[in-house]
Amino acid sequence: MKKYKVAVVGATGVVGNEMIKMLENRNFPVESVRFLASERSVGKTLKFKGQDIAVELLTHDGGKGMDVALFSAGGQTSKDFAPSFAKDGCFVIDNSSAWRMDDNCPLVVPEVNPQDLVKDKKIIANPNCSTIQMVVALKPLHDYAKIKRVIVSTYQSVSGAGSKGIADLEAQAKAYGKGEKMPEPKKFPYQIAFNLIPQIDVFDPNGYTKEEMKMTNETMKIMGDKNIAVSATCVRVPVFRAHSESVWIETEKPLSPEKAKELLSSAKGIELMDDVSKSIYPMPIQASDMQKTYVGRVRADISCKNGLTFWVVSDNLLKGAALNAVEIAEMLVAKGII
Ligand code: NAP
Ligand code: 3JN
Repeated sequence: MKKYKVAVVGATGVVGNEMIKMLENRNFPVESVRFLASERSVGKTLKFKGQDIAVELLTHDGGKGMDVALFSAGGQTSKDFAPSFAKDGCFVIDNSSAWRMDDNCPLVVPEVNPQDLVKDKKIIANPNCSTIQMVVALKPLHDYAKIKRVIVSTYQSVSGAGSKGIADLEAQAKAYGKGEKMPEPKKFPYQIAFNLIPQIDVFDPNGYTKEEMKMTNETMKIMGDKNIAVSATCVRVPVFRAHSESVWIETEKPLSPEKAKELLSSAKGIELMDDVSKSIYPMPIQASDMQKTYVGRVRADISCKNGLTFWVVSDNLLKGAALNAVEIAEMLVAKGII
């Protein structure tokens, strides 16, 4: 089997660490790896399959001789460096928002739009974590009943905000447990422990946050349908890992909960966990460190015709980021693109 030269850019970060684990765990055919980060990390080593790999400084030459690079070092770094990697023939799978809405860059969730991966588009964008798990669930329902409208509220874990987000919840929960003074938040605008914050990222003039508008715009692009209207409310919750979403859809064709459950249970990447008689539904604790998108609480909306509502949970660092990126790389291999 052919093996590939793989770079991980932002390897020392929360998402980068999960990318390394996914490459190992899914046995991606790796010939060699390079781990790249900022000057802060030069001199550190990271393990890959038991071997110590030195972290190198990210430079414009980083893609030379490499087949594929997984980027998770923030939008500006992606804007600055992805074009040089692509110019040197290296496919870039970028986790930031830098290229997502660029018409020349495919925005891909392999269960939804693998057809968008083509040989001559070398910068491929990985969608936002909240969008990914939602579109995985929407796709089989849309194919059957055509979705017109989506109203979604998210319950996003602190790991979505990187190591500083995790540190805020940890420090605040510890202080509470010890009866100490609550430490000042370092990442979030308010205390997150024992609280909810209905703001992720900054506000746009229309009153939605940038995170919410990512869900609207990215969903239309991935699903290839400009007519799907999405209204999102994104909320940060005191959970370490896995994002949850309450999703409401209106379809053109009638869609019963029974049919929706049948479609969801046979869809790729989804596990239906829906038996309310036994209180079975997905939760972030169970979805953490897991690779599937879990769906439950599927029911008909009692307030309108052709309305259906359900609950979706997935690990934001895996399907929401690292796993989706590695699955894109696997799809490039399967299609003979790399
Ligand atoms: P993080 O834990 O703070 O890690 C950031 C990583 O980027 C570190 O490896 C850091 O290297 C590296 N980095 C930062 N500036 C750099 C530069 N100028 N040159 C080279 N490397 C640089 O953050 P994270 O949670 O892993 O998130 C990283 C990025 O992934 C985010 O900014 C976002 O764009 C994307 N992300 C996407 C999703 C999604 O929804 N798909 C979810 C979360 C994050 P050092 O250790 O050397 O500083
Ligand atoms: O907050 C979350 O749960 C997801 C955060 C994602 C994120 C964080 C910082 C920058 C992104 C993203 O992937 O959209 C970005 C970005 O690249 O814009």
